[in-house]
Amino acid sequence: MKVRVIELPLDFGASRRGSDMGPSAIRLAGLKQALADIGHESEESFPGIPVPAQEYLEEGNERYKYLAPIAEACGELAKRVEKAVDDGVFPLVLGGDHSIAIGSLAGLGSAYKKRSKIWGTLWVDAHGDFNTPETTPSGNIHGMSLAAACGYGREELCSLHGNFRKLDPRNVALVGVRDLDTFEKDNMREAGVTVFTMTEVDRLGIAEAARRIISFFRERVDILHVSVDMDAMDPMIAPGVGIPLTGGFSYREVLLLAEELGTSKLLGSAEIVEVNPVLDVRNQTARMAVEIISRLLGGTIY
Ligand code: Z70
Ligand code: MN
Ligand code: MN
Ligand code: MN
Repeated sequence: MKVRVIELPLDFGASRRGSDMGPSAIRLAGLKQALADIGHESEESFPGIPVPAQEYLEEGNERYKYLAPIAEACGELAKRVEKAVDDGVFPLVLGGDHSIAIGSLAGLGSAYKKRSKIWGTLWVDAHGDFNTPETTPSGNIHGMSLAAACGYGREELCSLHGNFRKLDPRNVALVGVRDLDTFEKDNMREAGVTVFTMTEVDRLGIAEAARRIISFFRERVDILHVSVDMDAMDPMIAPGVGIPLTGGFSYREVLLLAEELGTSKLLGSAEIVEVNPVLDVRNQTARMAVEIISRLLGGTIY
């Protein structure tokens, strides 16, 4: 299979700066070789998507900071993700903060709509990213990206790359979740997304949780996108994220989940975000990201 790596080094959807260096750190951690080792050719989406430096931008409205430059970069990302699906290659998106998912999901929504394919998304994250400008405690768009793809929030984001709802929230599951805002929970319940909390993973064990997640999608969709926020991991294995939150996935847990997804034959695309080299220790979070990508793309130990 051919993998097209699409990078969006944008960090102003979050308040901790530095995830714009994520794609570079992931390349440095050996992404290309890791893909080759499991038999995948890879190519870059060239030239890179231009992203202005935050220092030269106006923040804009405090309930949706940097909306205009985020929408612009995500519009370009959407085109490239759609083109990758059209070209029959596997889109692998590297962030950047999680606001970039607005672009990925818009591109996928458009690509699958014209093929009449039913698709879903597994959101691997400590957070829900289901705020709207009305409910956000921070104004950071990385906390609103999943909501926007499901049609909740600012028009500029919901109607990016086509005026239709990109993702049906009934075909969305979240896992790794352990920090939701009060009104964000109301948004999620109203939308009808499915949440596998960290508590449920504790109760079931990761093997059973992974089985349930995969059957959830098998029953509902033709093809699956997985969006991995590195803060879903425990800070012990992934310290290089904006706000490390204790109680995340262990090394074994996340690799088992990734391997089960990788062998499920459901995956059509993947995305890794929020690797922050400024806060990392010896690039270990980027190396973890490469291990996760390798399993998601079918890499197994034996
Ligand atoms: C909070 C907000 C968030 C990190 C996403 C936090 C969102 N719910 N934080 N990723 N690290 O601001 O919307
Ligand atoms: Mn996130
Ligand atoms: Mn998060
Ligand atoms: Mn938080």
